[in-house]
Amino acid sequence: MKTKLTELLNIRYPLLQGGMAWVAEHKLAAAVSNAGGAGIIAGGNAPAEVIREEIKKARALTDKPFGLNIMLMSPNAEELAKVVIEEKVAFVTTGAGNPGKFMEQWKAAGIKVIPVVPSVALAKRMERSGADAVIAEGMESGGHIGENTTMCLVPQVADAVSIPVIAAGGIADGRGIAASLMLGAEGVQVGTMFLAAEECQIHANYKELVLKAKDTDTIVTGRFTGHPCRGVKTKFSRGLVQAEKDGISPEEFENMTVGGLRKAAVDGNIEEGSFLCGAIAGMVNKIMPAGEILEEMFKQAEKCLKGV
Ligand code: TUI
Repeated sequence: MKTKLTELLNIRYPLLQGGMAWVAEHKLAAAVSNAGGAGIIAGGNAPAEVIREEIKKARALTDKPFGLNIMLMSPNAEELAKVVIEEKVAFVTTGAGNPGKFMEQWKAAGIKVIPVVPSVALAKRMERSGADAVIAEGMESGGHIGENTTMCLVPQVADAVSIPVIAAGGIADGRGIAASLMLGAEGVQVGTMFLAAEECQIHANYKELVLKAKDTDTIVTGRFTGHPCRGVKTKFSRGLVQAEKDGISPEEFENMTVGGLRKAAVDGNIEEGSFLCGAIAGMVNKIMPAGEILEEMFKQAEKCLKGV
């Protein structure tokens, strides 16, 4: 399937794997890239040297392009911005902020830049700063989210910019891909579906929670902090929302959630972990190799598009 995104990144399928902190490491990224998509290693809050090693390990597993996601709220974002250049990573995606201050150095180093945008305004700003594409991410996504939905955001961003738009949030099968293309996107970003990939190294408890989740089993915490975050409904995440209603302070919220991503992904700690995932988790029903996930999604997408 050829689109402006496959041309931009020199990939077979117009699909980016989501840059999920504590989840998206070298094995998953390499598997997605080997299957013809664009794998991504998540920088998260990791130190630069850990991520440099992750990049090297991914290179040992694939000769295909892969990217690094930089979470701009991370205290390590600045260091990771340099690692991208030193290691000549093919492309960078950014989240949770405006990457404007890094843009010039990345562009000068020949790195493709693809920021996540939750609004038309930021998409236009990113285009003016030299972004190669933008990811229009709806609030169906897992993790830190904006206010708009994929269905509303993607066509508005596609109308507002000339660079390729990648749809994210709520896409887990070929119908979602076909719909995204209809909305004006040149590709998709998929996160939640890859939580169930064989190559995804998260704790078995995390996979089980996602596999068991139904349509109503995700919840958004932390709205009052300005950084809303979607994940699996558990006793812990329900408790957080109740505590928010009861008027806890942002500091108390921070104390309750600190380290939650590691507790979920590494320890499988149901009592205290933040098991981030998208609202489409109800459609994730079996563990499969990443390559099969991609093949199945695009086979279905092509069938859908032929029927239009
Ligand atoms: O960043 C994500 N998803 C994430 S980051 C993360 S770690 C975290 N944990 C707890 C609280 C907050 C973060 C877990 N999941 N997705 C991309 C994304 N970017 N979603 C929304 C945004 C965004 C929001 C505002 C991007 C830009 C933006 O710009 C504001 C500005 O500065 O103009």
